[in-house]
Amino acid sequence: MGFKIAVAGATGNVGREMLNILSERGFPADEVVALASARSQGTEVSFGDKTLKVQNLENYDFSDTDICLMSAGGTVSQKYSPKIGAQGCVVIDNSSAWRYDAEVPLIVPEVNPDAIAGFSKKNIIANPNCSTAQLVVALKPLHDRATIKRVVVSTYQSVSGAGKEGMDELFQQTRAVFVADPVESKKFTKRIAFNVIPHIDNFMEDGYTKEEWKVLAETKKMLDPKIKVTCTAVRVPVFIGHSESVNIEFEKEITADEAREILREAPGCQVIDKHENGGYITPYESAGEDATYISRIREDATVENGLNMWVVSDNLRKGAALNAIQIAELLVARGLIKAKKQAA
Ligand code: A2P
Ligand code: 11C
Repeated sequence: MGFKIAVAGATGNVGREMLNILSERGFPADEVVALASARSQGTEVSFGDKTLKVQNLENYDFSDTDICLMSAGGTVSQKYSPKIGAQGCVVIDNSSAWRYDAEVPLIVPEVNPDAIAGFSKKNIIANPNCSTAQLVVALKPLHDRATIKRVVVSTYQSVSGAGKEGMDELFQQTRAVFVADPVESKKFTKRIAFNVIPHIDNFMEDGYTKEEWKVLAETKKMLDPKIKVTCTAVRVPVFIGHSESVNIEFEKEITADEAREILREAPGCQVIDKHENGGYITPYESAGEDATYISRIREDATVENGLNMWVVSDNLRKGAALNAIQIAELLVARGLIKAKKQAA
């Protein structure tokens, strides 16, 4: 007997990708249900070669559901995840609502799978921010080899990170520029078409944005609290795929060749690093793929034991839906969850 899985936020960018990936990877589910707000009730979403009718999260009974993959934003998760967890259904939440709670594990399976053991306190497991997920996949094998002291990250984040409204805004503004219509900004604070915006999520008192803070808080929680991290997060007019310029300072010596070899063997990583025109990955090529791509690995001669690299991944997949499903697979592989229908 397989599991019963709910996808909450099934009409959104990440929710749709969760349904695709559950189907693609043949997750052992007997039943999959699609949930969203009352606005979407009765509409249909694709699940493999089937369609699912969307049901309302608000009055859904989770008592016979095993796992809820939640991607409906932080406010919705704050409200519903504890209630769902209390019904014995494990929530794997893609929002930032629970990531920094000491009783909630924050998991990237390639990085800190053993931390999953603590999930049963709240029955909630957090999925990291998309920009952190791809970063830690690339940092972990290098940290194991040469101990990272400090990381400086500049992100180039696609509009799909801001949900389907973000994608619509880039499309509409681009069209408006071509037909000479007025360009309207609603989701983003400035025009995103043919522009870049150095602002993602809310501003904090120290002048950093919440997105920048998340990258450091989550890297410390999952990888090592001793690592110093600083970040500048920037929105770029790309539909799917986040890119990152990453500067790393290590305690021990490590050459670019050694880093390349380590990353070639590392889980979830793919090195594309030819020193020639086009010998690197761009976000356009990462869309629809599972890997975290690493290119432009080179030594930084301005510090002792420094490296620079370029890290790209599909933010809707490794940055969100794929990682959530890998967490579900980890629960199953470690025997941490039993199908309720089988148990009854
Ligand atoms: P809906 O389409 O019914 O609004 P995205 O991040 O791509 O914008 O998607 C957000 C997802 O979260 C959508 O599936 C959206 O459903 C869902 N959602 C938003 N608010 C609620 C809510 N109050 N209850 C349930 N789902 C919600
Ligand atoms: C973005 N990284 O690109 C954000 C989206 O904390 O899960 C994901 C926000 C989060 O806008």
